[in-house]
Amino acid sequence: MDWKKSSLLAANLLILAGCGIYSFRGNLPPHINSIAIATVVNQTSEFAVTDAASELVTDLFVDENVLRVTDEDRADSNLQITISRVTDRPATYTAGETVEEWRIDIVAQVIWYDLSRNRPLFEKSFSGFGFYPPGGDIGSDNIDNDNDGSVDEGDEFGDPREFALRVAIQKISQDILNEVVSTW
Ligand SMILES: [Ca+2]
Ligand SMILES: [Ca+2]
Repeated sequence: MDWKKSSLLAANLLILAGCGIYSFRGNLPPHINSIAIATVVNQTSEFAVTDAASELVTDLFVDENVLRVTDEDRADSNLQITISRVTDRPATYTAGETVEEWRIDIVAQVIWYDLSRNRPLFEKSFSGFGFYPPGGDIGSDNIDNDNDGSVDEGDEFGDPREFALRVAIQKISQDILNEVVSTW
């Protein structure tokens, strides 16, 4: 390929990439290009939720690449996540009145903050839930543990409650991302 052809190709690729970024960004405020995920604040006694929230929210924002994920010194905005509630309650009982399925609910207060103009872009409460059996193998418990419409497929495994907790946080992460994209 000669020089002219390859630079033409590069230009086309740039245009394509440009369109992709444009449509992805939707109505995001134009002066916001990056986001930092601030240290997750946990007001509950559920220790596992801090790391899970930080990991899953960061992964989703990096994967979706709507805004550049960076550290707080260099970011235009940050996401301040406070886990305010984690509760477990029985969801279904067997005929013998023992708990067949538990439900875990997680509530998070989230502020998306504009660091360049020092004001919140949104301040909202998000919630997610998951179901888990009292014990046993979630890969064969007849419960759709990750709420994806298929029961007991290959990606339902591990500690039942921890899995349900991550499912709940994944839902919250997705809702936060959707809210960021639709803001303004
Ligand atoms: Ca499933
Ligand atoms: Ca299952």
